[in-house]
Amino acid sequence: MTQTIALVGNPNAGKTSLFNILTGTRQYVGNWAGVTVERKEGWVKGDKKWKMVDLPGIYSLSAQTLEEKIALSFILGDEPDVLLNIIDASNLERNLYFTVQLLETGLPAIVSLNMIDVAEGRGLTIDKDYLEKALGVPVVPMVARKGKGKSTLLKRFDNGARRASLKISYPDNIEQGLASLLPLLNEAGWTSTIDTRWLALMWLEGNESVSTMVNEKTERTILEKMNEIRKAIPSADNQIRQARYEWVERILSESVSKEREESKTWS
Ligand code: GDP
Ligand code: K
Ligand code: MG
Repeated sequence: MTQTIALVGNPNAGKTSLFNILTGTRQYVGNWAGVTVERKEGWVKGDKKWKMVDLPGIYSLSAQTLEEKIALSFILGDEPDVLLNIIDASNLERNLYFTVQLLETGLPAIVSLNMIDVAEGRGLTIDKDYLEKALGVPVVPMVARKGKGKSTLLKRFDNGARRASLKISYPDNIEQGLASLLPLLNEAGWTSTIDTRWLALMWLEGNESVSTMVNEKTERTILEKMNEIRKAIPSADNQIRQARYEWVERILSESVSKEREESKTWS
């Protein structure tokens, strides 16, 4: 059976390089429906088991730009079998914020830790095992431009992708909001591979794409209760963002060092 892999990451993280080394010439270029943003698809290894879709390069799922809306609606609407999140190892802080948002969806994921050569050139040592444990998904060090790490990544496609174990504890008022929203979303009939907690978080943040979708599919009486909960938590989006950044900071302080000791990155 065909499995869909969505390739996601920040602009310049190396998505095109990775897409090309995995699909070779077995790729098709078109546009996303109704817009002139390029859409690329290809078969990994040519055996029609893994179909890879290259999503637009973005920094978050905030749904504020066209590219973010496209990526988010693909993730929500198509529920890809695997999220392949490529991150720039030399620019981890910014990249990992997005990773957290992606992993919170609960979709099976793999992280490609790209640009290891650049990171090492700057004297950065990344503790891959720590990162893997903290995120709860496989992390594969790579130099996509040179194809380094490709065979390890391919092995992970077959047996590695999993739902992340990562669970951020948000401030009490946010957690209380989530606890009230979850039963309402269940009552509204939300059943999806995507984690309902993630949907509730996006709702509290006021995410436009998620709000539109929820507004369309939820009964009015339930929706009113959900709106009440959102209104009662001012600047939920800032609180959520800050909690994610703090989580990322803590993970980075434990997993990245600048000393030139023996590299653990490839272990
Ligand atoms: P995209 O914007 O995510 O599609 O990124 P690209 O694949 O276009 O890569 C951006 C730039 O980084 C290009 O010049 C690539 O050749 C380069 N690049 C990609 N992967 C690596 C890598 O692992 N190491 C280094 N040094 N450069 C890379
Ligand atoms: K670059
Ligand atoms: Mg590209």
